Amino acid sequence: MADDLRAALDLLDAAGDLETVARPVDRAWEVTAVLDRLERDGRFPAVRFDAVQGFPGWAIAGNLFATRSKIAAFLGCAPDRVTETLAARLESPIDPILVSGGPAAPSQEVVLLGDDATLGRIPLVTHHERDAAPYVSLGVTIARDPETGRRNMGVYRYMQHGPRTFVPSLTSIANISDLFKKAEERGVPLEVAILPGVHPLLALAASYSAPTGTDELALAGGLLGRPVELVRARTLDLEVPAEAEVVIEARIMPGGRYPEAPFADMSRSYSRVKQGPMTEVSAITHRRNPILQLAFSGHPDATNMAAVCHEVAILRATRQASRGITGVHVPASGYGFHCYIAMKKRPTVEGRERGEQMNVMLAALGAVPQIKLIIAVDDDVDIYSDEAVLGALARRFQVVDPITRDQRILVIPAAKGASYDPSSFHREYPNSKLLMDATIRSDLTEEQRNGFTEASTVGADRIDLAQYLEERTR
Ligand SMILES: Cc1cc2nc3c(=O)[nH]c(=O)nc-3n(C[C@H](O)[C@H](O)[C@H](O)COP(=O)(O)O)c2cc1C
Ligand SMILES: [Mn+2]
Repeated sequence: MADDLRAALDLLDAAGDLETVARPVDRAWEVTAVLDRLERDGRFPAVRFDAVQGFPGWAIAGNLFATRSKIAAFLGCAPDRVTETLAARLESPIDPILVSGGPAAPSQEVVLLGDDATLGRIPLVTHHERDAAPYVSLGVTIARDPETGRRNMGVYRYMQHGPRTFVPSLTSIANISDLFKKAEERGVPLEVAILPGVHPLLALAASYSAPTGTDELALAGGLLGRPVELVRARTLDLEVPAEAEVVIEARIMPGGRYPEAPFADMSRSYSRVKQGPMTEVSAITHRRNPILQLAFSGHPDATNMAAVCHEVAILRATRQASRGITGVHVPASGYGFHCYIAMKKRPTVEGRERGEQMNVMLAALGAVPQIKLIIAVDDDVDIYSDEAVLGALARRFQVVDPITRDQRILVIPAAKGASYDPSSFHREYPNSKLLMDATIRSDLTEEQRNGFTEASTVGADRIDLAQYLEERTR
């Protein structure tokens, strides 16, 4: 099977997890309105809009990351194995390969150059009511370090500024901001290939925050289990995936800064107006019937893309702190700010509490600055269920332990956090952290421990409801 976006959509379709919209939609409001309406009903299928008013031949796809089971389907693993599988495959990168000769690569079936390379040819979506403009929200971007020549790939948002210009948001945590700084110091533009429509595992590799110098295209190869095939870009000294749906070739210009945003970001609130460099489009290439992909910013679709990558970092850090980690989850309900950790605690030889859960939570905080609330639970709690974790808080947790008088929470008043958290007024510092230890103490008596047993009925497993309930009249 091809490693492209359409293959991923077919995979979801086969699993009954894709909805298609045949009626023409207005990209200015209707695409995200449909996704939002589904979300209000608690539904998160991937959606492909097959007709976009004013853009014959184009389709728009969203919600590909909206549930864990979709990410699991792309990886070919069980939903509760996503973090472990990602972590393992990111350890075995596979370098991309350059393919050439023969017919045009799919991503270059249509080539728009010069004045034809205008953003008016792409149905860029307006995501939320007060967004400043249409955006590329899933801006998977390939660039090269002007100093070392090493390739870099990340995901950034790009605000449409003019017919052939964008203003991107390049934050200090992203490698690309260092690359652009180096280019700017030399007085030259940074060439970028923007890919809003690639295989989801390629987008996940881009979202993953790898150390400087790592070629995230090789990480993408590791996730896919085979090398990503590349072809030369038309107007840049860069290679781009042969199977991309759309490639926007552009240059981020040194010098001036221009307003970017408001745009509803990961926190589903409008980010304040920032200043970004001008990005000038030099070519647009795409497949014959291209599919533009969006990241539904502020909703589980976008949150999960970042969250599963953060889980990998947290898994590694917490495993350094303890051998007992059984799982970590950054739930979409927490907008990427919350983390649940499940662990098997080991008492000391005297049967006492060891306190490892505190080391573990501190390690998680250190691994991902965006995290501000951590709840540690025992491994019998289903950390993929918000209700189960809140249930553990309700039934197993007291802020001050009633027997020992130990505090079971730790507040860290001022540390670095997310730059997009409305509760810290969209500033990364100061951001406060709360660690909650909802594990059951190791040194309880058998009787005290039994007090936590969750009551079950005798026969629920054996009950076939159809034999008990009247069928509802239709
Ligand atoms: C949907 C989505 C949108 C994102 N938008 C931005 C953005 O606008 N600016 C930014 O700096 N990082 C953004 N990120 C985070 C970066 O993609 C992430 O930090 C990545 O590791 C950056 O790669 P780099 O360090 O190689 O540049 C976004 C992530 C996701 C999943
Ligand atoms: Mn990088």
